[in-house]
Amino acid sequence: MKNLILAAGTLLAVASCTTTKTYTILAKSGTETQGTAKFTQKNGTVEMDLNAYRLKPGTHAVHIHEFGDCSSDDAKSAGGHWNPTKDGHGKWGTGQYHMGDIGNLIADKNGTGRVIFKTDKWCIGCADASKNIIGKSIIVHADRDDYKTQPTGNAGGRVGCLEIK
Ligand SMILES: [Cu+2]
Ligand SMILES: [Zn+2]
Repeated sequence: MKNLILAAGTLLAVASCTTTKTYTILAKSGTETQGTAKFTQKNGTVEMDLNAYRLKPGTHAVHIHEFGDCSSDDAKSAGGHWNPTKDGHGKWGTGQYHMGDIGNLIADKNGTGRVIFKTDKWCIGCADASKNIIGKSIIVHADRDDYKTQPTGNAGGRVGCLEIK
């Protein structure tokens, strides 16, 4: 009987197959940005839950950038927007947009903001380079994404950076 229960438990673990990774946001460009982003992959969908603190109150663009390298003070080491499909910059889900065009986060009067973003166009560590977010970075910007200006959305400097590894 004990063996049966163990076998059932093993099957359940295989079937749900959830991957979770949590990373810390590093302050950049002389700011005090703090926060975390948690990525959960389940049933072919990746959900990002990003919580940022100590931002300037207002709207801040959030993107996936092409290199998982936050080493420079201005976070330019992270490169441009992650764009495996070679499309124009834009608003996720409408017309052309980059795979990294997550959108905008609104920081409240305390500088706290949250974005929950879910898509089946990303994966965590799969073989498809057009979906795999490992080796990329998340950038939180000083300004809002206007969803138009090429190729950046005119989002200003980089106040937070996180390496997805
Ligand atoms: Cu960006
Ligand atoms: Zn973009």
